[in-house]
Amino acid sequence: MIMSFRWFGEKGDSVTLNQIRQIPGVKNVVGALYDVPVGDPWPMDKILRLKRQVNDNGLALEVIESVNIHEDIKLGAPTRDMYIENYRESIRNLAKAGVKVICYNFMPVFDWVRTELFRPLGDGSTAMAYNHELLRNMSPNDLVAYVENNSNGFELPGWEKDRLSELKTVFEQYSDIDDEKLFENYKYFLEGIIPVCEEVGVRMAVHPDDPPRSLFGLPRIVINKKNLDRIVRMVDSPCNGITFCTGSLGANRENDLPEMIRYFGGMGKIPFAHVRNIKFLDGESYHESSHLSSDGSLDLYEIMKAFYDIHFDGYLRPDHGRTIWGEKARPGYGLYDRALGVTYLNGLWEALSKSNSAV
Ligand code: CS2
Ligand code: MN
Repeated sequence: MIMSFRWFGEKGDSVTLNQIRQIPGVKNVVGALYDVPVGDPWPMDKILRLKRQVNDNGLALEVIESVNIHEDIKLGAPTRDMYIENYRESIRNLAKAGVKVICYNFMPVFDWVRTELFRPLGDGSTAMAYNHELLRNMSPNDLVAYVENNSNGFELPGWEKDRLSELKTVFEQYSDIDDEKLFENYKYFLEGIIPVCEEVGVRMAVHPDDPPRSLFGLPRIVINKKNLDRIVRMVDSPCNGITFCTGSLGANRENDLPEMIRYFGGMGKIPFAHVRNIKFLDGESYHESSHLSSDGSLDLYEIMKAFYDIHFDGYLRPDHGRTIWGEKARPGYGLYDRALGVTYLNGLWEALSKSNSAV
């Protein structure tokens, strides 16, 4: 297991690389370029600049999250070939800079969705929350307005302003795209990029849809074992894998996370993992919690044990944390609670390693 930590760049993060390097056990940064429009190839000079910044702080840059996918690829529009060619160029350039894993998602229109970004948890901390009933009474525009006005001034990853200002048009474009059509377009994309990944040694890792269900009538397919199984087999290659995000997949009560980790990990399909906890409220609603098992509904010991059992040697990072100790940070991405998450996950890992190697 290679412990890592996400960083949004010097302009987009309240956390510094110098702070990250002081978290015990963190040697790797999960980074991205945030000033390249979605669909454009990532230029070599910008990639190298980011890499240099990270390296100058004694950290490595081997995982990118995310190279986002242009909507035309998901829609199967005639322009998709051009965007796929650009994506191939980004993969080649990232590989030249030593990147090993690229995380991405295949969610139509929205990236992750929450109805509350700073929900008070009663102990002075706040966390992000998803209320299913509330969302059903919101329009896509309500959601965008809420997120834009409540994210502490940060632009959130995957929430590109241009696309979201054209919501009506984008929704119309999706009106004839169902799950099957989206699978087809997804396969076309994978067929276009995986051969390049194999050539340059980069592993793609799809992030599950968050939450893992259809929203506003949009198709969402990266949601459960059955669909993930179909995805990794659509183009069967070690380079076609999963970002196993426990908080996203865990938001569907039917997903048995340890079992899925053993299954996909056993197939060699998990190059990257996000590990965090959520606490279910009623039905399909939940709020995010600290990483600790007893604070949430997911058993992080069982999850880490499953990773241990499959001899997980990929990259792993804590995912969203609460906002604690008065920190002012982007929702879910403060320093303190994620650093606590790292320490907890490292503790579980050390205990698993030592108790299993004891004679
Ligand atoms: C991340 C996602 O912040 C988050 O919730 O897990 O935004 C993730 O980076 C993307 O979905 C991956 O493309
Ligand atoms: Mn995640």
